[in-house]
Amino acid sequence: MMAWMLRTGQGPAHPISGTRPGMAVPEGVGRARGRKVCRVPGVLGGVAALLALACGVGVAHGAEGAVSAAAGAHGASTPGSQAQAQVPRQGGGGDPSRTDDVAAAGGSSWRRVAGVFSPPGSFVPSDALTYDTRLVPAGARIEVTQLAGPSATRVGVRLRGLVPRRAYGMHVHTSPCGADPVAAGPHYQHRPAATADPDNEVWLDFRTDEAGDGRAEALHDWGFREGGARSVVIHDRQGGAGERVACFTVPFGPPGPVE
Ligand SMILES: [Cu+2]
Repeated sequence: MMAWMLRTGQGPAHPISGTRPGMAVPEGVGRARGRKVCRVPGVLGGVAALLALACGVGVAHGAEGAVSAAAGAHGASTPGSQAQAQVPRQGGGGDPSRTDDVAAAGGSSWRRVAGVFSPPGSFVPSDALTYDTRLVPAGARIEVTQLAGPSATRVGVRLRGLVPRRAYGMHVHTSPCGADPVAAGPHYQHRPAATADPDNEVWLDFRTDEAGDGRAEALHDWGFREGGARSVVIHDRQGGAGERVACFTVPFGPPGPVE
């Protein structure tokens, strides 16, 4: 079983020599895998086009990209001529701040979803809901990317505008977000009703920097079941539990054609 999680910002433990200052990875993480955000192991080697696409967009958009994308200015800057399909679009939930980009090639797929947090019941509906504006202020931004290959899935998140120098927990959950934090359901599990840990679930704990920005990444050698993973939930503390302070609806999917 291969699974690893990369935290950036001011992660408190397990520094690895050779990484950028401030980067840290938890136990069991191979040194080579912790060096670079866009580094993907051999199990994804057959998806060079999508990898280039994903990494290219990661650079092009980066933390700033969530801002420009949320403002609707992402279309022209999105690369990906090698992809078979690429469909920049807004989410279907009536959220004007949300953007979805998807692409597929060679049995693999890539998607990026960005949104702006607001409380449930806001005048302008949002797919990014904050249940505790002290920890996730209205106007904070989130970007989630998924690269799904035949035998591996990488999920990355970037956040802006949170509380500086604070640890947050985050996981992929089974259901879309709702006004009630419990609407997102439990953690997505690769082996249902099995262990609740970063191998069997997608944990994206992160710590914000001095500007309140944070990011995390998780890689697994398994893929999501169709319709089985529908959101990311931010928690007030790291690990497998904690209060639900925010949620973003993301249509994670298995590798293959996206529509
Ligand atoms: Cu969770």
